[in-house]
Amino acid sequence: MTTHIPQQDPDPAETAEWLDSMASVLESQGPERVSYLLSRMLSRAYKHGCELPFTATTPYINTIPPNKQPVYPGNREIERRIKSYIRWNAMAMVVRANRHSNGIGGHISTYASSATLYEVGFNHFFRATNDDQFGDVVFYQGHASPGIYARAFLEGRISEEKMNNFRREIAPGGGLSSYPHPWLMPEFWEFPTVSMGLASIMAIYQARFMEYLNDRSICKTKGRKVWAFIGDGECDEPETLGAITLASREKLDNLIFVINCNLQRLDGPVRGNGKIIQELEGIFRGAGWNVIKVIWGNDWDPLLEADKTGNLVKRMGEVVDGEYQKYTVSGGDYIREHFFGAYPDLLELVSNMSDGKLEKIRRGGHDPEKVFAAYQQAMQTTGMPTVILAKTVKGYGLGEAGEGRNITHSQKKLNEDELREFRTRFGIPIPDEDVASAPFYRPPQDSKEMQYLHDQRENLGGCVPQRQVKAKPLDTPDLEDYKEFLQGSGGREASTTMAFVRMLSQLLKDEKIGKYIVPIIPDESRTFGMEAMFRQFGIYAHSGQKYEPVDAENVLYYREARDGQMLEEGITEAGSMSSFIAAGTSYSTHGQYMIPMFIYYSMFGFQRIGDLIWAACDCRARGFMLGGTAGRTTLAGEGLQHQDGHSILNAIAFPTVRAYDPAFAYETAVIVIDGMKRMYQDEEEAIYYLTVGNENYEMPPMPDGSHEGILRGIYKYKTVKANNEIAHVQLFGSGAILNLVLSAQQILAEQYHVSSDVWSVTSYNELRRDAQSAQRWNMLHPDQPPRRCHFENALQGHDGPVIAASDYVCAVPEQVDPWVPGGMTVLGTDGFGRSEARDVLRRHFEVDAQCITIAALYRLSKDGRFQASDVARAIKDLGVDPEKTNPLYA
Ligand SMILES: Cc1ncc(C[n+]2csc(CCOP(=O)(O)OP(=O)(O)O)c2C)c(N)n1
Ligand SMILES: [Mg+2]
Repeated sequence: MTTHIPQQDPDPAETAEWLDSMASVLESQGPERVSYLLSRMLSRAYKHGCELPFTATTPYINTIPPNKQPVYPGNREIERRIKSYIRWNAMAMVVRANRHSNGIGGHISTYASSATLYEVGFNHFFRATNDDQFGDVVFYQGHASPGIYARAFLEGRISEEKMNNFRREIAPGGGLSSYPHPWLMPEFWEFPTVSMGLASIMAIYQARFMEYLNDRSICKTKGRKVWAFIGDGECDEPETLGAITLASREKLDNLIFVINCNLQRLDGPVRGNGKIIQELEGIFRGAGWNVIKVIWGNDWDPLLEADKTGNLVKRMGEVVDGEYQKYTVSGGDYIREHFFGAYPDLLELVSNMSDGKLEKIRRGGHDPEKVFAAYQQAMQTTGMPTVILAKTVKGYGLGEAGEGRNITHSQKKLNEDELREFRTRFGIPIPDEDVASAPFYRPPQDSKEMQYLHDQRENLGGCVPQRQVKAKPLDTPDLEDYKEFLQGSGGREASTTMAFVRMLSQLLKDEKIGKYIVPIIPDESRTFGMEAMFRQFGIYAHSGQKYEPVDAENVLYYREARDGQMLEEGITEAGSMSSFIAAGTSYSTHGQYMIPMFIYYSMFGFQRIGDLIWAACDCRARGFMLGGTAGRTTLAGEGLQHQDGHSILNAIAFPTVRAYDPAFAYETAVIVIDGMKRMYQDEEEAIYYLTVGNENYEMPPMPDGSHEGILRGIYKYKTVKANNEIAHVQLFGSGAILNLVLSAQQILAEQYHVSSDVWSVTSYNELRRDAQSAQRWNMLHPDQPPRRCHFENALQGHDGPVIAASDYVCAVPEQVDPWVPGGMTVLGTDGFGRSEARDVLRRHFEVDAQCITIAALYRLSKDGRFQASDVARAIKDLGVDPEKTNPLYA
C-alpha cells in the first residue's frame, strides 16, 4: 500500500496543466501515445525515489469503453426472445421437478444470473466439433445446468419427457442429471464441473495440454479455445485461483475465464464488505492475465459520459458489494438516495431519470453488447489468457421470489403469482390459465426464433455441449514384446519402481504407442529414478530452452524442449491430475487416444486430490496412476505424512479405478500391458492405479500359469511342505510385504512344522468387486446354480486357515473375508507412520516375518491345531515383545 502519496492537492492549477496536456495528447495522438508517455514518466519517477501508486486494480468501470465496442453482429430482439424462453424453461424444469418430488433440488438463480453470458457464447462464439473441425472446450458452471438443458430442449436435442425428469434419471424414458456428468450423460456433457474449483484448474491444464498436442504435432489445436464459466463464490476455492500463474507463464491465449460476479454465493454476499470484482482483478492482473471488467450495462454510458467531476466513478468504487446487492432488492428511490445521494452533482446527474428507470438500469453481465465486446476482445487477445469479470444479479428475473436475495441460491419453488410475474417480465406466450403448471415452451419450428437459433449454431458447426468419441482405438503392444520384464532380475536387486521406470522407457520408444504416452511427474523424477528421461524424451516447454542448463555437460542434463514429451508439472498433484484428465479424455475432446502415466508420491494422490480423481472417473478419463514410494513400511524414514498405508483403501470407492499392489516386476508388466490393451484397444472405461515401492530386492521370473491370476487379483506363488507337517496354512502377501510372507513361510516350515501356500494378492479391490458381483447375482437368482467368484475358484482345494499381511490398513485384505471359510487373520499397518528404518517399522506395525509367523500359529491354536502355550513360547523365541505398544493408536 502506498501511504505517502498526499491525498490533498497543494497546487490545483499545476495539476490542471498536467491533466490538460495529457488530454491534448489523447486527443491528437490517441490513448497508446498517452500510455507510452506515462510509462516513461513512471519509470523515470521511480528511479528518483518517487513512490508510485500501486495499480493492481483499475477504476470500477468497464474495461472496454463504449467507443471501442464493436457493432453487435446478431439480432438483439430475436436473441432476447430466445434467451427468455430458455430462462423460462430452465426455471420451469426446477419448479416442476420439485412439485413432482419435493426436495429433489435444482437451481434457478445461477442460470438466471448468467443467461446472457451463455447466450452470447452460444449465438456467437462456442464452436462445435463435427466432421470437419474440432470445437472449443467449454466448462459450464455446474449449477447453471438447467439453462444448458433448456437450450438443448429448444434445439430439439432433449425431449420434453426428459425435461420433466430433471434429477430423476431412473424414471421411465430417462431423465437428466443434476449437473454436468459425462458418466451419466456421455453424449452430452464433456467435463464435470460442479465440485467448486475443479473447472478452473482443469480448464487451465486443458488449455496447456492443447498447446502440448500442437507442439508435439499430434493434433492441430490452434485457434480452438477453452472457456471456463466460474462463480465468484467459487473463487474462494484454492483450486480456482491456485494454478492461474501457469496460464500466464505459458501464455495461454487459448484460455478464457468468464467469472459470473453476481456478488452472491450460497449463504449470502461473496464479499459484503468489499468488492469481489476488484479483488479478482488485482489477483488476475498480478498473475499476468488480461482482465476485462464488464460491470455496467449501456444505460450507464451516458451517465459516465456526463460525469465531469469524476464523482460517479468515485462513487462506483466506494460502494461495497453488500450495498450493491441491497440496491438490487430496493426501489429506485432507495438507489437515488443511497447511491447518487452521496454527492450533489450525482443527484443532479439523474434528476431527469424516474425511480422506475433507476431501478431497471442494468449491470454489464446482462447487456449482450457489453458481453459480446468482452468476448471478442478475449478471442483476439494474444500472448496471455483472459478473464472476464461480469457483474450480474443472482436470481435475475425472479423478482420477489429471490432476485438478489440471500435465499436465492436454494429457491426451487415459485407460486402462481411469481410464475405469472416471471412470464410477463420475459414475455413468454403462455396464457394465464396455464401458467400455474409452469409448462415448457418451445416456439413453433418455423418461427423466426427457431430459425435463428439453428442458423447461429450451424454457423458455429453444430450444437454444444456434445461429447463425441472420434478416436480410433490404438494397437497396443503384446506382452511378448516386453518379455525381458518377465524374466526376473537375475540375482540383481531392483525395486518395483525401477522396474516400472525401465519399462516406461521402453514403452516410450514403442513404435505403436510410444508417442502417445504422456509421462506426468510433480517434481519427483529423481525420486523415482526417471532423470535419464529428461534428455531422452525432453521436458515439454512451449518456449523451448532459453538457457544453458547447469548440468549441460552431463549426459542426463535437464533438457526442456518445445516437443518434449514429459510433463514436469512442478509441485502440484492437483495440476498433474488435471493434466491427467486432459490427456486421459483426449480421445473424446481431441479425437486422439493419449496414455497418461502419472507417477507421484502415493500419499498425495487419493488422499490429497481425491476429488479430481473422482472427476477423472466421471469424465471417463483413461490412464495409469502410479503411486510411488508406496507402502506404510516400505518407504522408510519419512514418517507420518509420507508413508502411505491407505491409498488402496481410498481407491475402493472409485468405480472405474482398478487398484493393484504388485510385488514383482513381472506383475507390474503384466498389469500395464493388459491395462493398455483393455483401455486403448478394447476401449474399456478404466483408470489403473498401481502402487510401486522403493525397496530393492531380487525380482523373480514369472511363474507359469500366473497371468490370469495377476490380473484378477490372486495367484499361488509358492508352496512349502514342512517335515512332519502338523498343519497347512494359506498365506497371502502383497507388494513388498510378500517377501516377508515368504520368510514367514520358511520359519513356519523349519521351526514349527507348518506347511503353507503363499499367494501373491495383487488386488484385493478387484477380488472383492468380482466376489460382490457374483454374490449379488446369486442373491437375485436364488433358484439358479450359483456363480463362483475368481477368489473362491482360486482357493478351491487349498485347505487351512488364511493369514494375510499387507503394507496397507487391515480393511484392504478384509474385503475378501466373507469368502474365506472360517474367516481370515489379517495383519496390516493401521495407525500413523513413524520415521524409522524399514525393518523396525515392520516390527512396529507387526507385519514382519516373525509377526506373520505368530499370527499363523495363533490362528492354528484357535483352530485346535497348536497349543496356546506353544504360541506364547514362539512369541518369546521370535523376539516379539507381547507388551509392545499397539501401533493402531501409537
Ligand atoms: C467443493 C464444493 N463445495 C461446496 C459446494 C456447494 N455449493 C454449490 S454452489 C455453491 C455456491 C456457489 O456460489 P458461486 O460460485 O458464487 O456461484 P453462483 O451460483 O452464485 O453463480 C456452493 C457452496 C460445491 N458444489 N462444491
Ligand atoms: Mg456467485
